Amino acid sequence: MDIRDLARRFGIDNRVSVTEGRGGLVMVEVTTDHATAVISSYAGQVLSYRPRGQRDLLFLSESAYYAAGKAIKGGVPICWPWFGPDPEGKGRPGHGFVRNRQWDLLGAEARADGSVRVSLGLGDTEETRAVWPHAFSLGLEVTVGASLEVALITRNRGVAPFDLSQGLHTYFRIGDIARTRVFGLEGCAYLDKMEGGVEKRQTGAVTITAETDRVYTGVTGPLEIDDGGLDRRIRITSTGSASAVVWNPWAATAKAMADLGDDDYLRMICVETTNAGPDVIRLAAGAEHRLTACYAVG
Ligand code: TA6
Repeated sequence: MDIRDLARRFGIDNRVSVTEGRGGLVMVEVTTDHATAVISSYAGQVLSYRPRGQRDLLFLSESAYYAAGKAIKGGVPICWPWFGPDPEGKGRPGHGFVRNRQWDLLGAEARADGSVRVSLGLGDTEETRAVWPHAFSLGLEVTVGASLEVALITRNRGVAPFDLSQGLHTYFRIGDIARTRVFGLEGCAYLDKMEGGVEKRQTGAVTITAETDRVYTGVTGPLEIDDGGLDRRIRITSTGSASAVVWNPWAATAKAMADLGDDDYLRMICVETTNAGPDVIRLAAGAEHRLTACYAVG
């Protein structure tokens, strides 16, 4: 659809504008009394969430790709319908196939509490069924207000169950990785991807001093990123998830990634709300699963 048509259909005076962004991608820009946000309709990805008077909560790489078929490095990428490598080992792309695909913009709504909700969606097509042979509808609701809420809603529109792993692969902007701690995972078991997925147990807060890639399991409560560098705490509450991923590429892997700056690992941390590791959802025919995360500066 033409960008002017989208702007006419979904624009709301002083609240929502639909613009053409980098790479010609359609961006939804949201302004509320509490915060601003930018959402890309390509990949269904929140790229920026900035509460008034604060630096952006989200990290977005300055070398990110904005091009068809490529994932955008930063913000809240959607990993779906599998998290990580192809679970069937068929060589399909890591983290599924919706983070590098055009989504449909479905709605924008100014709500009574002053927040704005933007809805996007995707359904199965011949092309998606060639990669993943299931009928589905996938919805994304992004609510921008004093907090940022992201809800990813999967409906099985087929006649048989399917297995779903997924993640909100959120990149948080931090002031200094050396002064960052993640709370809420104390005592949880985790699969250490840096050591072939061996199971370990977290003691104390998570700190990052080397490349880190962990799937925490049995996650029940809220998480908190204590960012000493920017002197703020980011609180993450979630539903529909019993696992969380903590990732930082550290120096060598960051350097090897063309879409990440060499020093970016010092200023970002991914703390991801997931259904990953053993936390796989078997979704019955006709059933729906909601994975939600809410981010707020505490
Ligand atoms: O969520 C952690 C992770 O799966 C890591 O293993 C690392 O590969 C990262 O995501 C980034 O993946 P990407 O494919 O976006 O470069």
